[in-house]
This record gives sequence, structure tokens and C-alpha cells, in this order.
Amino acid sequence: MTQAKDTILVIGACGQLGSELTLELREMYGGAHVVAADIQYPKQADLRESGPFEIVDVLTPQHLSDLASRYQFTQIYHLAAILSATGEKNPKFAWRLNMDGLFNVLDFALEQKVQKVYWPSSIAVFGPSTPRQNTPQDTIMDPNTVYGISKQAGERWCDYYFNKYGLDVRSLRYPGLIGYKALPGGGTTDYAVDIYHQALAKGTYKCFLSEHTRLPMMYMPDAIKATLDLMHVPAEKVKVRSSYNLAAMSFTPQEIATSIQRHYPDFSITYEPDARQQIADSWPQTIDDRAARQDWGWRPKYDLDTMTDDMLLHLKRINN
Ligand code: AKB
Repeated sequence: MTQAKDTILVIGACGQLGSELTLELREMYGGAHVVAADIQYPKQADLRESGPFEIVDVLTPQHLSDLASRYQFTQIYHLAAILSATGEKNPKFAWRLNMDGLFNVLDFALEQKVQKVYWPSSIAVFGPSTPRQNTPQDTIMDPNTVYGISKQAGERWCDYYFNKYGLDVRSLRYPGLIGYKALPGGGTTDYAVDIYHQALAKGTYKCFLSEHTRLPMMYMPDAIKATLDLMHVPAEKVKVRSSYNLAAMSFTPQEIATSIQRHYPDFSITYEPDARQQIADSWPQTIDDRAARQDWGWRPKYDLDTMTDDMLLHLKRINN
């Protein structure tokens, strides 16, 4: 349950997930109780105007300590990360940001006696030897991107901080996230956001994955709901302390194009796979999320067509 005395820090608040999650948390807890933090000031007016903002680089622990003199945080959402495609361009930096950033936040949370920490993992923890259909919660994990390796290691460290130090860290393995409010940055699943923008702007889309590449995906309202649900259940219900599998839908570029064509019959798609194809081919196609369903009642609301209807409705409104 939300408490008036809660003060929440969202690191990576200007990102695709962070910008929506921060606004939702401010609705729940009140604007003044949710501190948005990122390496740059928010471009989104609603994010800038609805509550406090602080510049925080997770690689500079002093930035976090400086905040401790002004706020007593009870919860931290640490969302800052370099995603799969960008990570491959600068693997050492991606490793440093994703790992050292996580350590800095976990240690800060321990020092400050923060009650709960949220940290996102990803389907990228899986790799070519993982069963690709209905990928189990516990299975072979041999990620072959630096992003996936950092998320897998991060999961182990979250579990370690919980077991060794009693830090209440909670985590979800997100599939590709799709929303209309902010653009993703540097992921392999980004096409599934861009395609809606291009459908409206140009009526055509050149996809960087091949037509039959099936990947697990989720509409942002479901991702936000899952995150907040997980963070609000009593600690004893959170049985998985590495990260929970989470699923909503799986589709191919061809299937999302067909879904858009229900609204725009002339919309066309072409395929020109690039380096991201190899990453996509190493990831699961469908995910078994029974643990999340059983432990804390996870249920997605949106499927491909209901997501498409909502995305196009909102993007048309924003464009007009
Ligand atoms: C990416 O494509 O890198 C991310 C993810 C699946 O974690 N969207």
C-alpha cells in the first residue's frame, strides 16, 4: 500500500519506461514524494512540472550521497541501462554502466536503509541454448550480448543482496516494451514502437528484423501495472529474488504490420535485417510466466490488436 511517508527515487526517469512509471508513481504517492533523476533534464513537460528532478549519473556515487542529505528515500527504482543493440557498439562501457550502476544503487540502498529497490531485467538474459518456446523461469541461460550478460549477472547480484544483506530487491524480465509516450533507445525490439510512428508518418516501414522473427512483447500500461503490482505485494509473496519471467504477447514484424493494416489497409512493410537480427535470433519466442501469475497474481490486459488500436488512437491524437 502507498504511504504518505514514502519518498521514491526513480533513476533513469527520462527513459522509455521511466518517464511513464514516474508519472504513475506521482499519481499514487503525490508529485513531491517521487524524485525523478537522470543524466539530463526531462524534455517532457509533464515530467518536468509534476515533481522534483535531480541530475544523477549512477557511475558517480557522490551524486547519490548528495541526495541523501536532502531526501530520506524509502524506495528506489533503478532503470538506467544501456540496451542490447547500443551495448554491442561499446561493450566495455555497457558493462560498466549496467554493473557498476547497479552496485552503486544497491550499496546506496543498504547504507540509507531503503526499504525496497526495483531493478529491471530482460528476456536478453536468455541465449541460443535456452528453450525458445515457453521459456521456463529456471532454465539454461547463455546470453551472448553484453546487455544480456550484464542483466544475468545483475539478477544474481540482486538475489545475493537479498539473501546476504536482506535488501528487498524486486525484478522483472521485461519483454520488448511498446508505448506511445516516449521512444525506446538502442534495443532490438525498438522496431515495434517505430513501426507505429512510421505507419502514420509515411504509410510504410523498413524493418531491421526479418518478417518471421517472433519475439515476446508487452504494451506499456501492462508493464507499468506489473511493476507496481510486484512492488506493492507483501515481501513474503516475492518468491523469486533474481527476476520474474513476464509475458503478454508474442508477434512477428509481419503480424504487427497486419494488425496495423486493419486500420490502414495501404500500409506496407519491407525487411532489411541488420546486426540486430542475430540478437533477436538468440532470444526466446514465447515466455512461461506462471511463477509471476501464481506468486503475485500477474495477468496482462493487452494483446496485439488491442495494443495497436490504442497506440494508433493516441499517436493520432498527439500528431494532430
Ligand atoms: C532490447 O531490445 O534490448 C530491450 C529488451 C528486450 O530488454 N527492449
